[in-house]
Amino acid sequence: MSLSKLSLPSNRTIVMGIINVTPDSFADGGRYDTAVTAIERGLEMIAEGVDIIDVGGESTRPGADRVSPQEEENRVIPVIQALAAAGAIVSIDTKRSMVASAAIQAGAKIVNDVSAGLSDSQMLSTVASLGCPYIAMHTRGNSKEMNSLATYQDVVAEVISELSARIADALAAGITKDNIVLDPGLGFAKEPEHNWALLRNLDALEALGYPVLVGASRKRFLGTLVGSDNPEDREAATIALTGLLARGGTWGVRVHSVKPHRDAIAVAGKFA
Ligand code: PMM
Repeated sequence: MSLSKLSLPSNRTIVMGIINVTPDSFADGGRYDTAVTAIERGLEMIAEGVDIIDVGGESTRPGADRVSPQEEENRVIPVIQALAAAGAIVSIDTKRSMVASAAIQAGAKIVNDVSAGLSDSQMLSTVASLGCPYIAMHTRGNSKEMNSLATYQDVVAEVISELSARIADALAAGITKDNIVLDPGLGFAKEPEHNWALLRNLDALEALGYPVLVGASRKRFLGTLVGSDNPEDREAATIALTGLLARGGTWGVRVHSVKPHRDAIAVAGKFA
């Protein structure tokens, strides 16, 4: 089903709630690592007004080890089935085409790929045949090497040019233009100043003509700003950023908590 058919609100920034069914994600690792706790959290998110629930079964944090495809599927499929049955629009956060297919079969509607097709050579053609929306995020290298690849002359121009190449490949594989969402990939092969430059210049990325999703929630660059090593202490900064992004008309934010972000977006709506 295409993005426009998903009945997402078009008059405000949408909230994508994060559920990492993993023992080792940086901000919520281990908290929702069983199907039962992950489903409970998803149901809470629905009650709080989430627009999309992003379910992932493999940590993407820098340096993380990969899990087997079978383990990844075992983690996410029961959660996707339950939350889709409860009426949520679910996205699958995966770099693997096989997991993407299984997730869509289980009821997910969107594929969120932090490698934009670079990890799995079958991903773009698989998504094209699934006919579903595809979130293409900017990164460089894999999770082991990305920190060493965070060097740019002009981060905004380079991210746009590298994402444009990913879009060209996605279109060539048969993904339709109206099913592509772009993401600057904050924290992925980026130092704090790179993330801020991208956020200040989001309109340049938006000028490519695709919806833009921003995933800043509790990331290290916010910790650097507010002086906190604890991801939960970065929540207020994340909410402030959501308000600013909503004011600027960003399509969506990918966040760990839902209600505070819906509230920040409602406040921004009063300035529209
Ligand atoms: N960040 C993470 C994982 N998946 N997907 C998209 N589209 N954008 C992101 O910024 C992004 C992502 C890492 O953060 P997490 O461990 O809190 O999920």
